[in-house]
Amino acid sequence: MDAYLDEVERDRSSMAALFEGPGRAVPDLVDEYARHLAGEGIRLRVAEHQGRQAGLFKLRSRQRGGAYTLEPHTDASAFRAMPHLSGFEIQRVSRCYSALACVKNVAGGELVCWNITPDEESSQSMSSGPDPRYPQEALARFDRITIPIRTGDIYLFDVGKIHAVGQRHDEESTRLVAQWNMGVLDDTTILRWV
Ligand SMILES: O=C(O)CCC(=O)C(=O)O
Repeated sequence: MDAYLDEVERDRSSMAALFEGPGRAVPDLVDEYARHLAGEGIRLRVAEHQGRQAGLFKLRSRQRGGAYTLEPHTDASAFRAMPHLSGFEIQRVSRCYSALACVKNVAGGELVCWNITPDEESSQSMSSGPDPRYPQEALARFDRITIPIRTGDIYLFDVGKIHAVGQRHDEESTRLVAQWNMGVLDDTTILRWV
């Protein structure tokens, strides 16, 4: 965890520079969202551990080919199990969301969401391994939506639901997103972290 917090502090100014820009850049949109929530009596703040703050954003590029760029999975319990977050207040959030801003995507790479939030028991019966990936045949009976992801899109989804990144149709370039997580700590607090 110390290594993670040290890295966040070391990279804070270069990350801020990366997200600077004219007009409404991603941090401005997050600030707008925080102001909107404040109007509803909810505080959006960066998760903390012993006075040190979690990271704000990460950049993720995906290049992989195949039927899915990222296989069907959920993240809610995976977030909590991440060694760099053990003991963090993040462990106490009730629902987790991923928020993403698409920096670059040429063709394919949609977000696919299935209308199922597996509990531990159904997860074990539908998937295999400690880091579950869900096979197509286990998902066929659930409704799903496919959301096209274009450069410039901002999107947010419940990571407790099974989701995947669809096949990419442009092997020449990478699909790049800026990503952060949010979770409901209590009735008046939403945390964000990476
Ligand atoms: O890149 C996306 O659109 C979704 C990423 C995702 O599912 C994940 O990071 O777990």
